Amino acid sequence: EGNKKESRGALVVLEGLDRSGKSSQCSRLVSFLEGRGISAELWRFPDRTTNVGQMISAYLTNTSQLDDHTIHLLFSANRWEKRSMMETKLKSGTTLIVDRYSYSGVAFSSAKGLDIEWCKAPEIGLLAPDVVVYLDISPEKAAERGGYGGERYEKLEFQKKVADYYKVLHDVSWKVVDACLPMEDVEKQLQEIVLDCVTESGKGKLLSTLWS
Ligand code: 2DT
Ligand code: MG
Repeated sequence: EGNKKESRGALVVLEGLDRSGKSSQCSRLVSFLEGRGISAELWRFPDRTTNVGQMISAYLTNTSQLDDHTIHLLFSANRWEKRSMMETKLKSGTTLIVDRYSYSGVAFSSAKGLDIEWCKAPEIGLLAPDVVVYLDISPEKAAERGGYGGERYEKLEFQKKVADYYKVLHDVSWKVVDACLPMEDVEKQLQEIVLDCVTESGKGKLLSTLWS
């Protein structure tokens, strides 16, 4: 397009425990952005639609058993197989709202006892989010919300360990939102954070890679 450089989209990641409200807030955010004329897509990890994703899904539903290291690498591979599409979309100006990313990968596997640095290693070189929003809820409150399905990690004791590892991963790119506020308030806070982020990314802020 002539010499005017298209502005890129923002890479926004939502993280949090199961039942923290990530999935509903992600879809609301996409509708909100689209309503403001901002091109946006909802992505989620694991992406269960790919071959790797189907192996992950079988593991999560207890249909298959896998060594902890093996499943960790599959989760990572599932992000790597989407990396180039992610970059293409962002560079074409589409903002991606991503439900879970590398932080889930590291928090959940570390909670099983794997070394945290080992867990981070396969994520090196993936695109770094412009912002990570952590929907903060205690494991006990999340469990009270009910609706844990029967999936492998959906147990209070395990979620407590995951919460501890999420805390270790917080860095300057993280914004913490209290997930126990009324849904509309959580939504408002998210909208502000994401609009700011989209504006910044559109001003020519370069994409970077993990872990930074
Ligand atoms: P959903 O309930 O959001 O579908 O997640 N998980 C997720 C990992 O252990 N490693 C990862 O890299 C990712 C992205 C979190 C399914 C479960 O998979 C866990 C919950
Ligand atoms: Mg779940």
